[in-house]
Amino acid sequence: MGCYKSSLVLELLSILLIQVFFVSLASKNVSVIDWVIKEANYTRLCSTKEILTVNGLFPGPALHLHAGDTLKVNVHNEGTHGVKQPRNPWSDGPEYVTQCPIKAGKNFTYEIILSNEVGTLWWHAHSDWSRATVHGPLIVYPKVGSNYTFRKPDGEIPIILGSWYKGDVMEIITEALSGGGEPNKSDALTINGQPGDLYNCSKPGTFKMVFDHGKTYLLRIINAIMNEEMFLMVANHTLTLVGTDGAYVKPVESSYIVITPGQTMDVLITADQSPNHYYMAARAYYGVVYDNTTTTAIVKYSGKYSAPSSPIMPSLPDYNDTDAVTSFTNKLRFLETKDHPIDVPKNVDRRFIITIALNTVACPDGSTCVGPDGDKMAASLNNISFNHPEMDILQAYYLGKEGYFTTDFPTTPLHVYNFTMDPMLGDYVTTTQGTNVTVLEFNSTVEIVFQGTNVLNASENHPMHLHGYSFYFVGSDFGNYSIKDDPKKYNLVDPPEVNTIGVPKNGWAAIRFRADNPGVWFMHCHLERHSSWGMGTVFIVKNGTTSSTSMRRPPHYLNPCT
Ligand SMILES: *[C@@H]1O[C@H](CO)[C@@H](O)[C@H](O)[C@H]1NC(C)=O
Ligand SMILES: *[C@@H]1O[C@H](CO)[C@@H](O)[C@H](O)[C@H]1NC(C)=O
Ligand SMILES: *[C@@H]1O[C@H](CO)[C@@H](O)[C@H](O)[C@H]1NC(C)=O
Ligand SMILES: *[C@@H]1O[C@H](CO)[C@@H](O)[C@H](O)[C@H]1NC(C)=O
Ligand SMILES: *[C@@H]1O[C@H](CO)[C@@H](O)[C@H](O)[C@H]1NC(C)=O
Ligand SMILES: *[C@@H]1O[C@H](CO)[C@@H](O)[C@H](O)[C@H]1NC(C)=O
Ligand SMILES: *[C@@H]1O[C@H](CO)[C@@H](O)[C@H](O)[C@H]1NC(C)=O
Ligand SMILES: *[C@@H]1O[C@H](CO)[C@@H](O)[C@H](O)[C@H]1NC(C)=O
Ligand SMILES: *[C@@H]1O[C@H](CO)[C@@H](O)[C@H](O)[C@H]1NC(C)=O
Ligand SMILES: *[C@@H]1O[C@H](CO)[C@@H](O)[C@H](O)[C@H]1NC(C)=O
Ligand SMILES: *[C@@H]1O[C@H](CO)[C@@H](O)[C@H](O)[C@H]1NC(C)=O
Ligand SMILES: *[C@@H]1O[C@H](CO)[C@@H](O)[C@H](O)[C@H]1NC(C)=O
Ligand SMILES: [Cu+2]
Repeated sequence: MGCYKSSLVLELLSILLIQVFFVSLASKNVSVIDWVIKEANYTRLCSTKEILTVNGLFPGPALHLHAGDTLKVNVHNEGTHGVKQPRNPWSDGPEYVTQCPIKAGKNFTYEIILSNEVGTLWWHAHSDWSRATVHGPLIVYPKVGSNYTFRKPDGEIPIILGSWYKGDVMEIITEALSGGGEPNKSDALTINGQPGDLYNCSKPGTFKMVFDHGKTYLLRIINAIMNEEMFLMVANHTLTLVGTDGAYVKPVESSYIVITPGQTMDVLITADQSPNHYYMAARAYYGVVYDNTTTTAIVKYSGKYSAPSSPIMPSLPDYNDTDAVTSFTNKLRFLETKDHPIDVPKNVDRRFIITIALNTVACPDGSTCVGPDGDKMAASLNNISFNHPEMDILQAYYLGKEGYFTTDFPTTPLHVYNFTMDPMLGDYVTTTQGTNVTVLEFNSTVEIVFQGTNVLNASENHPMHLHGYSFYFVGSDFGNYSIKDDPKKYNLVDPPEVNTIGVPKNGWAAIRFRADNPGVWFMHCHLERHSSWGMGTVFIVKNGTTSSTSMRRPPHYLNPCT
């Protein structure tokens, strides 16, 4: 047993509007399941490797719930992270933000409290890089007695995109953090745990779906990949996006989707082509360092026909097709329902402009690191690289313990320069490090503009993710955000409600939300290497004035921090 195996925390997705929480209490359905975190041997790319799993499964087991349900997951031994968790940060997950890791031989019961989420969410480990193998779907059906916003599909298929490393993932991140350089990239990308036909020794395991001609299937697609945003297509078939991150969207028809790590997408596909074998294929939109391989699965039509020697391969967008990314992302629109009305804050109480950068910090102890100029890679929000404190912030805040964090996260960049200049001239590479957080008044309205930067000439599309909330994605564009002109371009009518949004390479993205979920919530880039380097911060949302708008009390047992 490596020592990492003893410390895991789980993010059970959380999102919510308090108002809806009351409604859901009436029809509350609480069930309890047991999970065991353990090692299991898996063979991929011609070799066998021991990986950390839930119940021996990779990807992990699916959770099935109805909108409004509550589920308790008693995680034994070691645990895992992402639902809006109404007033319940205690079960949110991120290590040293809302809890200390579950130690070997111990267990912790996570409580997943659903409010208005419907569609596909996911759960994943939130300690170090354990989420590479410890993740799975959280499927939320419409409330009993209510329907999808689209015709009920004839079948549903979870599609989980993952990363496969020949080496040990925990060693890879440990090695990168101590050496100061880039972590090794993955050796394969996977669909439902399988790399697919384009890799050595992988063909026998390739994930296969059988479609009946004329039927419509719901693909519940989750990007659980560590560091790559993905294009995904099915040869010759149109994909119809109907939901993202646990909320419906107005249907978008497209030949491809773009999905960032952390995002989930519900996609309809109708078997309306000639009976044949078709590849589903996915590959990355490029970053500074990325796995450029292609993963595949196979769609086979049922019935008798002469099968081809090889399935038809789709022609995916180029790895550098930024236009394809932008045009797809900009098509997302909120679809209002009775259970889930739209409520975009029109007036904003707190406004933030947050720069996102890759940086370097001095190599410790005067030694030489393998990062740029012998320094160590880091990453920051508003030029502060987030340091995880020794006691989790939730407990420190709840218990009123001082000295673990400061509440002075800046609301605007401390240095203003041409953030997106290309190439980057001038030295903006250094960052401070700290545990600087923001305190928000209950029910205040918040706007955050994420401003990508080209520091180190390393602008990437950053999938920013906020725990405890879904937020409205109201606008984005390339270049530097203009306070004067850009708000005029916002969509405040039907912006999509999401919990993760890709901030365009050398551009900005604006989000809005109402701080109505009290608790301690982590916000971070969902590219794992960036998060590991400190691209994150924390929002503490204060209690409201009533008990039903206050944080729930902590569970009887909390994982000890030492
Ligand atoms: C409660 O949840 C369980 C497990 O998901 C399900 O079998 C049962 O039908 C649900 N009951 C109600 C009343 O929704
Ligand atoms: C995995 O395989 C190795 C080598 O055969 C074996 O030593 C180890 O116990 C196996 N691990 C598990 C969890 O079965
Ligand atoms: C650990 O599991 C036991 C047995 O299932 C259960 O009674 C106990 O409440 C669990 N403890 C925690 C902290 O979840
Ligand atoms: C849901 O769909 C069924 C079958 O199409 C229909 O009978 C029912 O009235 C619908 N329910 C609601 C709440 O729309
Ligand atoms: C990372 O990649 C390098 C070069 O291929 C290799 O030597 C090293 O062992 C890898 N590290 C791990 C932890 O797999
Ligand atoms: C699939 O699409 C390609 C390109 O659009 C076309 O050439 C081919 O005939 C189609 N194949 C089938 C089986 O429909
Ligand atoms: C991926 O990048 C490597 C260089 O890092 C290159 O040799 C290889 O051809 C690329 N593969 C694909 C499928 O683009
Ligand atoms: C993408 O890269 C290729 C070379 O790999 C280049 O020919 C093409 O112009 C690039 N496209 C864009 C949109 O930058
Ligand atoms: C900022 O940099 C971009 C890219 O190099 C350039 O096109 C733009 O003109 C610059 N803006 C200003 C205000 O200098
Ligand atoms: C952030 O926190 C660090 C120490 O944790 C402190 O030195 C610094 O002044 C704080 N504020 C900013 C804006 O960096
Ligand atoms: C939050 O503020 C909105 C707008 O002012 C108000 O309608 C709502 O009742 C408030 N919610 C709570 C729980 O106080
Ligand atoms: C928030 O409310 C909870 C009760 O739900 C209470 O235990 C906690 O101390 C309150 N927190 C603060 C900072 O007042
Ligand atoms: Cu990032």
